Amino acid sequence: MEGLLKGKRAVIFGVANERSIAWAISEALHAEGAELAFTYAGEMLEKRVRPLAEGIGAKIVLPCDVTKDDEIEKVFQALKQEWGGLDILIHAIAFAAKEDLSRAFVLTSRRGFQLALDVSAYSLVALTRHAAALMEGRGGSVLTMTYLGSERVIPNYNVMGVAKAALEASVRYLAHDLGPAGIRVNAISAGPIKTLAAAGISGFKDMLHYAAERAPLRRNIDAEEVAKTALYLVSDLGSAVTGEVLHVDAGYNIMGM
Ligand code: NAD
Ligand code: 0WE
Repeated sequence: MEGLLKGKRAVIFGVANERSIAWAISEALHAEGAELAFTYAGEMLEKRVRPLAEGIGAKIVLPCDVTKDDEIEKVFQALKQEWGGLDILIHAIAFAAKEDLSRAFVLTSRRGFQLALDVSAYSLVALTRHAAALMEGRGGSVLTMTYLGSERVIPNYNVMGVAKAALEASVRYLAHDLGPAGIRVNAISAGPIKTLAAAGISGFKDMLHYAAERAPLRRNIDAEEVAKTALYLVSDLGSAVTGEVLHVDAGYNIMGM
């Protein structure tokens, strides 16, 4: 399987630290020969992301808060200048205000709703539009990360569930738009993994136990397993797959009782 992505160029959004799902995906893509570029959300994260990126020979490491159009534009300008084209976009970003993940969904404010949908769903549309311009004439692959809370009620996931539903629908509309250009757009719906985004959630450990007890495989999953599926979806192995939301969750989602 070596060299599945030889000569391919990928930009990764969503590395915060070595536990990030985006980092596991980065290592898997790098191991198959892809050249990577990274973005980080704010100065605080630069000191975490830059050493990780440089450790796998990445030369392009840029700031990008996805709520800022000018920062998005600068990233893709730099990619155009340095690479002249792009093959793969990885989107592994989500955010909602903490209070919106800890009380009744019905209390979600207009501002909280807008923030969650902007960062977690609209950003895929904006990043994909810019990426597609650099994929013109060569095809490409876009991959985002979602969660079961889009399809079913997961207590406290709340506005993030609504944002993930919008994200998954966006995957299908983007796949329709970009299919004629040979650009595929897919999502992985991952089971719970203890990352920074999960660390802020009270009772997360109990959720891990609950899911592991009920999943057909009777266990949780890890970021490396998400990364293996990511490799399939973004490489030639997934050449006929687009608009898909693929569950990587030890089978948890199929259960009714
Ligand atoms: P993580 O905290 O490592 O990654 C989340 C990333 O989002 C961080 O890098 C953070 O900097 C970035 N981000 C937040 N706001 C941003 C903004 N305004 N601009 C740019 N970046 C911003 O956690 P993770 O678990 O690796 O999350 C990655 C993705 O996986 C998310 O979309 C999440 O919803 C999804 N996911 C996570 C799990 C889980 O249980 N950990 C399960 C299914 C799906
Ligand atoms: O998508 C996520 C979490 C994304 C997330 C996490 C945070 C924590 C810190 C978005 N915004 C914030 N805002 C913060 O201030 N997951 C899939 C992990 C997750 O989060 C949950 C879960 C699971 C699983 C929240 C409630 C219930 C289950």
